[in-house]
Amino acid sequence: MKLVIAIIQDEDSENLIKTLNENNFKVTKISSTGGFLKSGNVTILSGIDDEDKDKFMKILEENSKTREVKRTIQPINIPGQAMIPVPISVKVGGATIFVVEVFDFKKF
Ligand code: 2BA
Repeated sequence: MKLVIAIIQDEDSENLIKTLNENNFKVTKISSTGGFLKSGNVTILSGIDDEDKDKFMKILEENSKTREVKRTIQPINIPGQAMIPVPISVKVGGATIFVVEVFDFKKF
């Protein structure tokens, strides 16, 4: 068994989770925040059988889009210098995925 931890964009979460559920994957959705952009994203946890990994990855790939996001970040405070916010543009996603081997799984 494997535990898939996938960080996806909020906009993709509804369709993705719906498709996973329709394919009999159980999912836990956690609201999370990206450390760099400090904006909301979604982390999903799913315990899957080893033989379902490829199917799961295909659904993730088909349902998570890469997007260009524009944000304004505050530069580092250098004493004596004006703090001018800097506009940046970064490509986010589709999905950041960790697959972890599960040593034990119990459900009471
Ligand atoms: P954030 O940390 O908010 O990062 C959003 C996007 O900003 C990243 O997209 C990447 O394109 C860019 N970025 C992140 N750190 C950067 C840096 N130090 N310098 C320049 N650009 C940077 P993604 O790579 O698609 O990541 C989307 C979200 O997935 C991340 O949101 C974070 O929540 C998570 N994530 C990505 N890699 C991770 C990792 N190795 N471990 C844990 N979480 C990760």
